[in-house]
Amino acid sequence: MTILALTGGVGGAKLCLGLARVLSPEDVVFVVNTGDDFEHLGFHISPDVDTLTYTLADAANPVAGWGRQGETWHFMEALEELGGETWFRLGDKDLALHVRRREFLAAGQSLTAATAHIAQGLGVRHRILPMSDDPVRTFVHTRDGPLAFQHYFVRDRCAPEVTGFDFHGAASASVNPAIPFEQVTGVVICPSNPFVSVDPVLAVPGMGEGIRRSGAPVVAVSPIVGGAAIKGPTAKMMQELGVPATTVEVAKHYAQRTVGGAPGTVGGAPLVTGFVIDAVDTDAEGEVQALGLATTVAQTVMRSLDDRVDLARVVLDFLGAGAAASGP
Ligand code: FO1
Repeated sequence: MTILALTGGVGGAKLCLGLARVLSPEDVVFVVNTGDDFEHLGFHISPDVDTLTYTLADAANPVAGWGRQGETWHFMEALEELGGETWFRLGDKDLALHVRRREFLAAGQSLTAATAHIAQGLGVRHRILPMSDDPVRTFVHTRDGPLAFQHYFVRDRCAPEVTGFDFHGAASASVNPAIPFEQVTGVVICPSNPFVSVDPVLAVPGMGEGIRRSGAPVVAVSPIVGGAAIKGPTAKMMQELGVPATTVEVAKHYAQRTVGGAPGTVGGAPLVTGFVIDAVDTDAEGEVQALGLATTVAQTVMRSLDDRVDLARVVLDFLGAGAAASGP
């Protein structure tokens, strides 16, 4: 049994921790969005990879969700004195990770290899795989033009109104060859932002096809509960895109994604076959089922470690029960 978990951001990492607690490193692979990556201060910054790594290492800042707990900020203070850019906060311990990743990359190692070295150094045994070792960069389209993701998310604090997204480099990126699609028996799309954390992962050529070829059921966990995103700008983005910030709309977003049809056509088979709804949104279950998705209801808001583990168990039962039968 091999479970594939597609994740990005802080919300996705929470469920990944639950999955890592119930599945051995042999039974799960975490595939992480790298669309948020950027070059900054001479470092290759890979926020979603690092957020997951710190989370699985129990080293993540429990309040922010990103960066390390127990950080000090002397580097940032000194950089400020010297007139450097400090809008993107790198803690002193986090800086060490960036120095090591830069060394690995400069030595010709892939992002995957660098990530494995760092994860090992932090005692993480589970496999953390960037979606691709080739550069894919999310750009957020706004009325005033495109913004690199971290400029939108951190520098401009998600304030600009979004009109769309694109993932520079996705078309020519190779899917991470270390993803064992042929062994995959179930796929979890974690409760991450569908537009800027999940879509970039699915935009990598070969990702959707690899998942479909595995014949495995694919279940997505709603990142929207009762019309609000637990964390981050998902609800705001949906409103700006003119769709209601509801769990049904997220289900529609996933139900519409097909694989195998000619580019731009609606052909092909649906990629996502099941959807996990929060107990608050039980009244939406019928609408989601009408989209052709199997559903299950759970507590998707994860406050404690037990919540993370409980949701992981619900998702695995949902997959195992074939409730999200892999379809034709
Ligand atoms: N998010 C912020 O809101 N402010 C920051 O200063 C910031 C710094 C940062 C440094 C390293 C890292 O791995 C993540 C960091 N993040 C910061 C979070 C990051 O921008 C987001 O978590 C992802 O890009 C989207 O989820």
